[in-house]
Order: sequence, then structure tokens, then C-alpha cells
Amino acid sequence: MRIVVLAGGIGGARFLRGLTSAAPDADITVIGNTGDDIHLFGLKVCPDLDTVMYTLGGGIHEEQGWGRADETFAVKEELAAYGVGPEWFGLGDRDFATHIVRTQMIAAGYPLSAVTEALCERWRPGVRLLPMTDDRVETHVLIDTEDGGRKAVHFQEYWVRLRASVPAHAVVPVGAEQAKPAPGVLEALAAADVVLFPPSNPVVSVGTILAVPGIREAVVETAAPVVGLSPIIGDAPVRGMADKVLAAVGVESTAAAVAEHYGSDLLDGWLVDRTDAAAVERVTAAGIRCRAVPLLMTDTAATAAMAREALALAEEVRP
Ligand code: FO1
Repeated sequence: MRIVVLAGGIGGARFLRGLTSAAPDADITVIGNTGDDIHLFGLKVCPDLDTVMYTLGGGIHEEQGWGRADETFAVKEELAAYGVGPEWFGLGDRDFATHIVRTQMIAAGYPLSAVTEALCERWRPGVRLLPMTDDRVETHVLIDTEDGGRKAVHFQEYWVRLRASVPAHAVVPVGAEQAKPAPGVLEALAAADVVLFPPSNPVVSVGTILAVPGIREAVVETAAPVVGLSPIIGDAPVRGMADKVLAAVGVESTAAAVAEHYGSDLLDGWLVDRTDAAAVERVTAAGIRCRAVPLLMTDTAATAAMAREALALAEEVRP
């Protein structure tokens, strides 16, 4: 079975660990968000691609959901000693090696998709990990300035330095309009037996992937059933601060509102948590088959059960 997953960072990576456990024989292609990418210290950092690669490859810092396990920060401390910032983005020594290899391969002329394939040679994530595009896309967030004006900051500065503590007036995937889907992305969507939207951030993760011209259309047009899992449980994001960026695009932080935001042209099915069972009626009325099941990814067994529910719903809605 060919499964394609549009994944962001921590939520998407954790879901994938359950999916690979639930469908060990499936051929899984992950289309990874690269809008979170940031250039620091002359290096290209790809948080969402690395989180998927480290999580499935066994190198992830489990509690954080990002960065490497058993990490040290000597390089970061030395950079700070030189007064070279930013200090608010925690790049560890082991993680630096990934960014150095990636940056030197890109400098040698390799596209990000080839670089990601090379890095996965080491990590063996058990899925094909494709960046959504080989072109540069970086999400920026419009926030207020002290003098009553507004300015755009890089998503990572909004997310990590500001902890999403100030209102986001707009979320802009800079460069998306000019970006092309990476090699293999459209083909994977066209050939898929199932397409899944994991519980990733619907705006800055899945939304950014869909903003690359051609990808949304390919999801709409694929013969495969498209099933999503709500990242919102009980009107709040399970992790992260999805509600902040949902507000920026005028979407209320509920399981039903996110399904409606994606729309029935994209989604055939939507899973909500048991606590949001009341949302089933509203999602169904939006033309999307809906079921309430446990959606808390407490461990791999729970996540595998969610993945099985998503695959079962896909079979139910298969045209
Ligand atoms: N998230 C944080 O909250 N604090 C950090 O210092 C931080 C550093 C970091 C370094 C590398 C990396 O790949 C991810 C990192 N993240 C950090 C997480 C990152 O902001 C998020 O994983 C995604 O961008 C959102 O899904």
C-alpha cells in the first residue's frame, strides 16, 4: 500500500512512528514542510525534516521532540562567547553536524531533496522523506511593534524566542509562490493509495506544504482517499501553539473548524478525539466523513491505533 503523509514537525513525526508500526509493509512517502527552515551561522537548518529523520531514525531528543538525544552545546557556548547570536535557538553539537553536511552539499550544487536523501542514508527512517520543494521558502509572521506599527519576523523567532506570546496578524510562506514541488512529490500524490494529514500544525506545517503551487491541486485530484487527524483536542492544541497561528488566519481553535479550514475538496475523512465527539455532526455537514476516536499520542501503541483508525476511515470513504 502506498501512503503519502504531509508532515510538519513534532506532531507529524510522532504520528509517523505510529503509522510505521501500524503499517510495517506500507510504502510511505513523507512530504516534509520546509517553511520552518532558518539560516543560522551560515548553515541551513531544516527543523521539520530533521525532526522526522531523527524521530524515525532513533536519534531524536524524545521529550523535546526536536534536536538530538545526548546533546552537548559547546559550539553554541563558544559562539556566544564571541557574541555571535542568536542564543535563543538551541543548536547542539551533534545537530550542527547535520547542518554542516547539508550546507556543504547544497553549496556543491545538490538540491535539498538529494541532500535529504543522503542524510537519510545514515538515519534510515523507513520512509521516503521528500522536502515539499527544493526552492527556498521561509515562513514569516506579522507582529506588532512598540511604536504601533507592524513587522515580519522569521517563524522560528516568533515560535522560539517569542514563544508565540504576541498576536500573529498574518503568516506568510515567503517564496512559496515561486516554489516548485520537489522531484517525486506530485508523482507520489498521484500514485498514492491513501493520503494522510497527520496532527501537524494546519497553518504553518500542512498549510505551508499546500501553499507550494501544484501540491494542493494534486491532493484534490488524487484518486486516493484523503484523511486527516485533528491536531486540536478539546478546543486546544495538544502541543505547540497552533491556536496562535490559527487565529492569524481566522480559524477558531476547534477540531471542526480545522476540518472546515481544509475543506471537503481536500479532505474525505477527519478523525476527532472522543472529547470532540460533538464535532462529528458539524464536520459531516461540511461534507467530510468524521469519526471520534482517541487521538492522544501518549505512546507508540496509542499512535498506531490512531493510524489504523485513519487507514480504516480511508477504506470507508474510498471512492
Ligand atoms: N524549539 C524550541 O522551542 N527551542 C529551541 O531552542 C529549538 C531549537 C531547535 C533546533 C533545531 C531544530 O531542528 C528545531 C529546534 N526547535 C526548537 C524546534 C523548532 O522550532 C520546531 O520543531 C519547528 O520549527 C516547529 O515544528
